[in-house]
Amino acid sequence: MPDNQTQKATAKQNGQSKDLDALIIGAGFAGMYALHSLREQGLSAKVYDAAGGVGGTWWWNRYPGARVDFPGGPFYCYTFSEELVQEYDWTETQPDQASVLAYLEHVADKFNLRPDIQLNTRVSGAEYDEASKRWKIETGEGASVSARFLICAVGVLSATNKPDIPGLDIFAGECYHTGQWPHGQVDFAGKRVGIIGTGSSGIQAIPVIAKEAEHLTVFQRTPQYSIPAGNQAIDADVVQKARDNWPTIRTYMMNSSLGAPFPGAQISSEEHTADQRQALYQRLWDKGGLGLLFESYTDILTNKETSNELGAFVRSKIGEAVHDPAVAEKLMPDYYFGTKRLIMDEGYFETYNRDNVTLVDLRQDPIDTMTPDGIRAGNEEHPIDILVLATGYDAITGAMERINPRGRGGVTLKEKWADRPGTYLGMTVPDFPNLFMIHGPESPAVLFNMPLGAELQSDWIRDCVTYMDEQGFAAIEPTSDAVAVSWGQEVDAIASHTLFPETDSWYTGANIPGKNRQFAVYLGGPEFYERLAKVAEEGYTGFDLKQ
Ligand code: N01
Repeated sequence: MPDNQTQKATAKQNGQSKDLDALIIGAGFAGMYALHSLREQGLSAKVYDAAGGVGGTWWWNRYPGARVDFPGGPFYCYTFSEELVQEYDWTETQPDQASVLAYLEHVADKFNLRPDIQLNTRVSGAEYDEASKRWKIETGEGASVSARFLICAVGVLSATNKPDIPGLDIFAGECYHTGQWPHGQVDFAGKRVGIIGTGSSGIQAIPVIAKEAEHLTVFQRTPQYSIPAGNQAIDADVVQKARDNWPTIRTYMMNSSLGAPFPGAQISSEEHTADQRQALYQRLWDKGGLGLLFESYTDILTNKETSNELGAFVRSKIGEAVHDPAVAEKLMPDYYFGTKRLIMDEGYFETYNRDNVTLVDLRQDPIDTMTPDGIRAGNEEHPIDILVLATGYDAITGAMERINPRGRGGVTLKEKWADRPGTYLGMTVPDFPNLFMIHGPESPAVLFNMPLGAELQSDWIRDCVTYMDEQGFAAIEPTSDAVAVSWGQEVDAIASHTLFPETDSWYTGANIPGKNRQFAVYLGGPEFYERLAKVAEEGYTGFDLKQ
């Protein structure tokens, strides 16, 4: 976190109001590219970010073990600049947090983005002024700026979820959330560590912390499917081939279901015998990475039997990895395979064979309270010096709702989204003219390559702004029909053919007490981008444009 002096200096420096074409919130992959894209178009744009550096999620998530969980290297990064692809060397297929952050810092320098990125600046509010057709954006430091367009690149997974655990405030030890990890070294040596949460963050952190700490107690609410990450040194031949054929590879990724450089599953499970299916699961398990879910069968996420069969395969692997059958039993997931974000690990289940690791099953022994010295769960005391909250995020909508912009007539986004976070194309909301979200609710977001998706959405916004300027329009917003009837129904219809809505997950909002349940991700993959192109070609159908 920035210290008081830094905050005051930033506030002083930015004391006067400024007028911009676009104010972008967030200096992660999406916001940095949006800045580049708009500036290239000759627009004046600035980025505000609460962090002390560029990088977004990769600036905040410094917890031990944090890594990319997507086919990485030259594929989980910007694709727009061939020069960047040719010059930047990645070393691992699943780069660690420091490598991704170093890359984003390199990009910020290469494209001279830093002069237009204002750090240590948290947007505290934004209000649309109907008369001037501009947004007034306010910061926590007391400054304000006016912009024609408000572009929210705030992240799908950035509003941290700190659960309401009784007695958390009386715990006397150190306490860290994985999504707001301190910048200095957290020293686990000789310490008794407790970790709550076994999602991607917890499962990446647990094997690393277990090696350093005197003792690690894992508090698990829902057992999870996790598969070997298969991280390895980048194959120089693969990189060279990608570099030699970059425009083709890029087009291929744009048209693949995940935005990835592989085709995805081609056949249904019914086309194989049970033995052939087991052999394929084994081959993809050995290979590691997302292939088990996305390169096996087309019906894993739609057919309960196939999903359960693959789930049973992974449970058998958990049984093989964990020596104590009672511990293994507690680690067995029971939801449809793949309907929570699939986790990739490096030796997670094997970690429970260590003498210094204890698993507490919160379904059996819920947390009673924190005490000054630890956690009491199921009437048992677990002494702890350091508590790690790997408890995730108020995902998809949380970061937008924390800013809670006011649109036409003073309506707030929270009011607008009281029943459902309705959007048109995952990017726009009625009564919020000239506000665009990148990776917003009902966009493909995390179920498509996020850096690539951010580029494509930013380019669409840039082209929309250019169109408005050419045609003399000052304001754009979606019609209510386009949101509720056209887009909302389509998002729901696609999701209803899958098993995703059946599982409690952050995709559905079920991880946050009181949050409305809705599967808020568009599952059509590359069709999303075809749709964006079509809407633009047809003169922005579904939108009201005003002079
Ligand atoms: O968060 P999560 P995450 N008491 O919500 C538990 C991305 N990511 O930070 O399942 C006890 O998945 C909760 O339990 P349950 C990735 O998309 C990417 O781990 O709700 N437990 C769960 O076990 C990922 O999916 C990378 O029952 C409580 C855990 O906390 C997403 O971020 C790395 C609780 C939260 O898991 C989020 O992952 C890391 C409570 N009150 C993350 N509240 C990459 O590699 C919550 N939990 C790129």
